[in-house]
Amino acid sequence: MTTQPEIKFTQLFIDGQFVDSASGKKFAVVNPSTGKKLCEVAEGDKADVDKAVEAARRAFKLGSTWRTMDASNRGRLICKLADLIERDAEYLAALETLNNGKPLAEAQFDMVCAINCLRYYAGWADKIHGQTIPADGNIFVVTRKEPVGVVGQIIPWNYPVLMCTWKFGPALAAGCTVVLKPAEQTPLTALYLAQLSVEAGFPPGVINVINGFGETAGVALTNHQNVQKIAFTGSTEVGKIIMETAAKSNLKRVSLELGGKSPIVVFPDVDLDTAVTTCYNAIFANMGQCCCAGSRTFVHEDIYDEFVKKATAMAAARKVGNPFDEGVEQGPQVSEEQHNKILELLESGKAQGASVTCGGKKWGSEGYFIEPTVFADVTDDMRIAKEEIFGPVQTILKFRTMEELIERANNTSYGLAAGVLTNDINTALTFAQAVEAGSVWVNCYDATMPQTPFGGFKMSGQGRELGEEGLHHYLEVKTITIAIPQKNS
Ligand code: TXE
Repeated sequence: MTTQPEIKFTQLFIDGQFVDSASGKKFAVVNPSTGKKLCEVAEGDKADVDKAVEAARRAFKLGSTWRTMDASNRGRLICKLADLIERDAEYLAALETLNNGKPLAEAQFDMVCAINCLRYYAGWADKIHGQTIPADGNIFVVTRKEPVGVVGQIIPWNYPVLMCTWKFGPALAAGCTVVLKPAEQTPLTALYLAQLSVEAGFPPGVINVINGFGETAGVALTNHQNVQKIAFTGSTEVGKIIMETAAKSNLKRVSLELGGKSPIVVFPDVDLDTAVTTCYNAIFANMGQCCCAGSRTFVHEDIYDEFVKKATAMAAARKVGNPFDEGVEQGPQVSEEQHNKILELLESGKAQGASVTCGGKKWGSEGYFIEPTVFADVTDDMRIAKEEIFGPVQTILKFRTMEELIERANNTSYGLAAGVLTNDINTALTFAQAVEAGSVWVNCYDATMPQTPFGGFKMSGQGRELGEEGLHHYLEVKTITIAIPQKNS
């Protein structure tokens, strides 16, 4: 097992090469388990984004290697990238754990999901096609699906490799070229993927990676006149800025995958232990740093007390520690900023009258660890029931009727996901149809797969990633209408 992965790449990746930033500036990358500096990476800003976009534009030029490549060969390149991630999965998972703090087993699982995502989209590359349309008149009409062009992709720190593949997969399958900005907290694995893209054989300029901050590199990408689309995953707050900046610059296409406050609902007819486990995984996975985390656990009043007892016992048994250690289930939060945000919300929960049945404070003396926490007696008006905590904090609310439940579940500006646990098909379908959420999981949770669309209603986003839907943002539809002497049916 690798516990001290070597950090091999720290520069920017532009036009198929690692280069320093134009300004020569660098910034520190921190190990969240210790709070100490891991290394410094090149800090890209507008000048570097301009260079990367120029490289991506060249790679996208008519007649370029990328534009003239058979779609099936694009698919093969994406597959090759997946194969290389698979080859180096152990190293990549260790690097992810080092930089992000997630337990090694979770990082290893992320690699499997990343590989699956790329293979799924590799298969699409030569299956993206238009239609012939029987329009009125003596005409012959075809539609073509064409790549939108140079795409800017801005991703967060919670699933660094996986988010790269959610972004690269559909963009490359569609035939776009990309400039990706990883989160400033977690650039290391994205840079390694950049190197793998060279080995896979992608032409220079098709994939570019610019480390940097949101306010500089992120804004430069979003504002760029020659970027045709921006794909963003992150906070709702920044999502709004992205849309505004995109609109004010060149009306570039935008897809957004933002925050959530997703309800997971437990009806009294279920096996209680199974339900407790499902709800536990729904919130505690990845230290609670999951956009679709089941962060409002609604439990029917008939089983509420028993549920809280069992949920508390499960959280109390959660093993926190060095994410490289065997059996550790919870590592640190990704950054001091996130850690402090969570502690502040924990205090607000206590002050507003929720009962802490487990945890409730910082864990250990170094790094950004938080105790697995359970709040009972949570009411809808509390901040912990309304705001995205993004931490290992389960909030358990009580409900009585379906009508009341639907009203409360939907009483949020978010709408990313929802879960319902029941053995009654009518109950499940009533809730599934009424809840305002992009994904509804029945008797499971976070069942996110490359084949199935994922994204949010309301302020949880715009558009969908994954599945066939995930390709649409990367494609323009061109209608070609040809006058002909006479048409025949
Ligand atoms: O997000 P930001 P932060 C939520 C979660 C978390 C909160 C804040 O609640 O506590 O957001 O996290 C780039 N123009 N999610 O501050 O700032 C930034 O550099 C262009 C949910 O880390 O949104 C990074 O690459 N880009 C979420 C990315 O945006 C900008 C995952 C995300 O950072 C920018 C992460 C700007 N003006 C946090 N400002 C999810 N949906 O999974 C920042 N960025």
